[in-house]
Amino acid sequence: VVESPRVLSIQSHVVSGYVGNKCAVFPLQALGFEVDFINSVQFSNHTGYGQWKGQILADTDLEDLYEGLKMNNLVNYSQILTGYVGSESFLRKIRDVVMRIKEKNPSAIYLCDPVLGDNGHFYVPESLIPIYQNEVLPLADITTPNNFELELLSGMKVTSEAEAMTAMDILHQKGIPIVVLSSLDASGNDLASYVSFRDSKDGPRRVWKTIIPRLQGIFTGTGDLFAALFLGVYSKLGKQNIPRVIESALSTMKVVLGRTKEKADQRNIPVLPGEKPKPSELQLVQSLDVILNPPSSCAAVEV
Ligand code: PLP
Ligand code: PXL
Repeated sequence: VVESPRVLSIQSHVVSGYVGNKCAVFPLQALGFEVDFINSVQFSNHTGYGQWKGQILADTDLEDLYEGLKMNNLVNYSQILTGYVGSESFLRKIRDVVMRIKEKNPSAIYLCDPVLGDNGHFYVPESLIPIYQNEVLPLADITTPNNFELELLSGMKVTSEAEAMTAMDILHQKGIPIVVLSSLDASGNDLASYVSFRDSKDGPRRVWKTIIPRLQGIFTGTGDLFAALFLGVYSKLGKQNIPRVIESALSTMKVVLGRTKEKADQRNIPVLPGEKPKPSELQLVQSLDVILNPPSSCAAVEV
């Protein structure tokens, strides 16, 4: 019997809108993965709205759910995906769960999106940094930091391509074969992404750079969608095809963000003085076509 690949995704759930699991589950299912998802929080909406209501899952709740799965022999995962985590205890429990899954299936692929913040601003307690560095990232096969996260995790400034190369190698030295810098802040009007591959700490290294136009407007959930697409496509194409993986993920992102921006511009809601416009949510279900058939709209070039 051929089993479908099965992903365990531990991320946020929002009732309305798209972040975390709401960004990851649909594309991964569309790509043919079974997706088992644990909602680390259930909020009415993402925190970018400024106000929200909901529940937070405790580390002991995650342990319970994992125990229940294990009792029934339901923990045969081929991929693990984690993103935003808000507390030390929950991050440590994720580490335990990943370790136990990998003991069962040493070839399970773990993509860790080490969410800390963006543009110099933290979304999570700074105390998570050493836990990612020393306890969680050593288990990861793929990590997808943004510029700010790469700086914090490597312990160095990243203001140029040369610095990005050095900082990504610092993460390889923690034992992570694939480091993806989703966008280098110093890349100006274009958005430059880098994928660095080093299978063993002292083995040969290859790095590819991909440039796409930077869209005005900041949307929430982009990093979560990118991580899910990267994991899904990588799991299908493998480490021999890393340039094709990043091209595919970014080509899909480009269309989804383009459609999201177009929708946001169209809505053009009149706003009362002092009232903030409503955040625009990703046009995800409207983009099933490009999730299934990414247009070829960028090229990964080896650097
Ligand atoms: N913009 C584009 C086009 C992307 O592909 C990504 C991917 O992650 C982002 C923005 C978001 O990057 P992050 O939210 O990780 O800074
Ligand atoms: O995309 C990261 C994220 C995850 N989880 C929750 C969020 C956000 C971003 O706003 O609000 C609950």
